[in-house]
Amino acid sequence: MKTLVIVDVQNDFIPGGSLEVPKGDRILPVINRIMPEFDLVVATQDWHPQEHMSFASNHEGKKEFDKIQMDGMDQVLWPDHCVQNSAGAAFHGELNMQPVEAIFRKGMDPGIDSYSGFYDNGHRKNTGLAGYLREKGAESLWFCGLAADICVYFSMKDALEEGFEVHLVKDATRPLEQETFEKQLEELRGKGVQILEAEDML
Ligand code: VGL
Ligand code: ZN
Repeated sequence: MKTLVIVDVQNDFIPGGSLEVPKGDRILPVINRIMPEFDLVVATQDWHPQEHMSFASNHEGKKEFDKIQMDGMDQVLWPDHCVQNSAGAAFHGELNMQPVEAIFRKGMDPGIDSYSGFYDNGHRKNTGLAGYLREKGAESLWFCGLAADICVYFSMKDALEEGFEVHLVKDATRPLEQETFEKQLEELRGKGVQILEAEDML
């Protein structure tokens, strides 16, 4: 069963949003175009309370994109983004949500960040995504969405650890930092991730 996992295609990550990914809007038609190729489509949604500790605004004297230690883990301090119920947290209006069967929210615990759609960054809490996919009989996952080098990357790493076959639709994702992403692509290829373009599957 071919399953598409759409990661965080939310207004705040699209150009004009508070944590915009360069050219993030380019992926919208690509994702819409490949959707019919899948038996199952799910999405993740970054969903933070305003007091989330990953926001620079919640740390006096800190600036956006500063790096700190939080609970023994490296943490980038982000601009406020994907605040629960805000327009920025909504899925982009151009994304076809009709085939999306389930949405997995993450980042609700104010004390810990959550990049992957499967677990928080400390691997403490499970979103239930892996269990849901197994229950559905999904074994092969195709990833797309934003940001390639943050939430898509960490979701794919967890998917591999959970034993799924992992693919990345490269033109259906964009990174915050291209250089970081290039290195991650090498690492992921080495771990058996298949990297392809949308046209390869149409
Ligand atoms: C993301 C930074 C903070 C993402 C989410 O979706 O890639 N990045 N929260
Ligand atoms: Zn976030």
